[in-house]
Amino acid sequence: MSAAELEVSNRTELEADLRAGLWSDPATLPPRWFYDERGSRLFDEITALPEYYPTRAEHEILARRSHEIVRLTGARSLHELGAGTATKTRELLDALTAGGRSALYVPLDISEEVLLEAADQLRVDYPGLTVEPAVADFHRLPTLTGEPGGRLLAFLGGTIGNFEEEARADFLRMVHAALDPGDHLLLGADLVKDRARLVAAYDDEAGITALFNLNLVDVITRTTPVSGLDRADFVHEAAWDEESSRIEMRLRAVRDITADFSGIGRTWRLAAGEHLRTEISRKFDLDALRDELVGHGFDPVAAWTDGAGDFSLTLARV
Ligand code: AVI
Repeated sequence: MSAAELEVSNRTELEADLRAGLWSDPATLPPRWFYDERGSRLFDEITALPEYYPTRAEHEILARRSHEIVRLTGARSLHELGAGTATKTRELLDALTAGGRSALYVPLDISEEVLLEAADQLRVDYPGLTVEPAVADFHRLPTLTGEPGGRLLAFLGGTIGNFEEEARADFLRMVHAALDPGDHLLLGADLVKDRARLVAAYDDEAGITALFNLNLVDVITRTTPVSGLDRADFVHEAAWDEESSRIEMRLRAVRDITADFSGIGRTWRLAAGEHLRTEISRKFDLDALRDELVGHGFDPVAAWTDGAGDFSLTLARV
């Protein structure tokens, strides 16, 4: 797709999401719009924040368990959804290629640029590894390459927590259908814990998560024609919803907002004090997650947490 075509398709997709989400109660937008170039950079900064434990905790598990994961699965290929720069994945790749074995790595991501750059570096660092990057978003899986029964499909980072209940069920159904008997899913999921720590992870002292959240307003104003929408009209908020076991990221209006979206021919109003929900981040109970996987036809093989019990990796067989 050319840059101009990409811009048009981006605009069309954002406008569809705005139409579907802004006039609902509460107003919502899917979190995928966070990740323009600046948003992706801010997210990288988030993963290194002292309050944001998930990335470090997951890395700890991978560093400790990757060889066991490869042994338990007998995997010869690794497919990774939302691979990004594939930093933590190197633990799995080290285990997969240990002793000079050849293996296949298929990183899937929406950002072609990040994918291709990471793939080039991996080919240099892992001479025995075949790297086949594929541009895909994790709502639409392509037909998977690699030998059926020897595939390990990883979905890391806790991104499963960013799906609404129904979308999570659709996702697990899709993944199960895409895999063959003997293939495995490796799923990273954040766990329920002390409320204060959860909120701090999404509302850090340095204000990086606030910048990440507010950047969404810039993404909107840059992608579709709109007047009356300004990031200065919002403040970042992270709230723990006990009942739904999730963090909600919100942009709360500090004044009455009247935004004219000429691209979609509609006016959006948000009164001072009301909010736009920009992300949910569901936190799981390990047993309930296990049951959910079983309910979708997976056979859980093992589950691990980091030493502090903050984050989990579950391995399940198809
Ligand atoms: C990508 N995802 C798993 C992150 C999370 O923790 O839900 C996104 C994020 N949003 C704010 N901080 C991190």
